[in-house]
Amino acid sequence: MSKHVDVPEDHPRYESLLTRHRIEAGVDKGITSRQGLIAQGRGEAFDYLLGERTTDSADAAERVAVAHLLLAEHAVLSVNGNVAALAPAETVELAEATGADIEVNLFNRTEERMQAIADHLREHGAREVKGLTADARISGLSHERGKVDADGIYDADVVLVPLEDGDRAEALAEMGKTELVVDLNPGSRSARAAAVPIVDNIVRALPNMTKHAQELAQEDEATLRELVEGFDAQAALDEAEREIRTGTFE
Ligand code: PTJ
Repeated sequence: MSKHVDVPEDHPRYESLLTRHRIEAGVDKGITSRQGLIAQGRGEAFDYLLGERTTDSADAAERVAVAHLLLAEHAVLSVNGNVAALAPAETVELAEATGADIEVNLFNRTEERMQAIADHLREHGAREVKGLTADARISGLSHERGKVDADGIYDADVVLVPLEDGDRAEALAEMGKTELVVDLNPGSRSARAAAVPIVDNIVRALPNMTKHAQELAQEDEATLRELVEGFDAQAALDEAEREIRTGTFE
């Protein structure tokens, strides 16, 4: 992560403090909602309990999620105001490595924020950003929260939804999508609705997934299917909870 602010590099929470500044800058730039600050705080608390590292079980889930993205007919990476502020280039890199589309999809949707996020992603290399057409709906959600693109999330068979609100995660799963969720809280409804819950910080998860994508791109379809079929979502959630309960904190 590049250094944008004056955070002492020997501070034990260096990465965490930089991440905080990225979210603040996102709010200043009109990308992140003010509620995004609260969501970040919740995430940080879980990350602290996990030891601010990618656990072995999260790494395994990230590999399986990438296998789903590579096997998909149409994969979409959903981007909200927190993801756009924290990992815009990393989102573009994962999309490139897996052939997935990128779609802005907001809980607190405003046209200004949609536009600002799409511009921000393009500044970080995105060639096409979906979400602005909003000509389809996720069933069961109120008007603004349910808007998606007909040729984006609506059409997708596999969707990566980082830091998602529980209602929307459940609604997408009910539409039959294979949902890959990045959420530091293993008890959240989003994580529990996921086909693949990834209990890791988005800033670590996305680059690690790109690394897996580069390796798995060499594998044949049968190997990818074997990975997907061998995954147990409940076991991954249980393992994350165990890591949180038994962790040692600095
Ligand atoms: O930009 P918008 O309008 O789409 O709004 C985005 C937020 C995140 C504000 C909205 O979706 C929201 O309110 O989400 P919640 O219900 O607060 O859920 C966010 C979840 O993400 C929580 O379970 C946090 O623990 C988790 N989380 C927060 N930061 C991170 C995270 N998970 C992974 N990496 C993080 N950096």
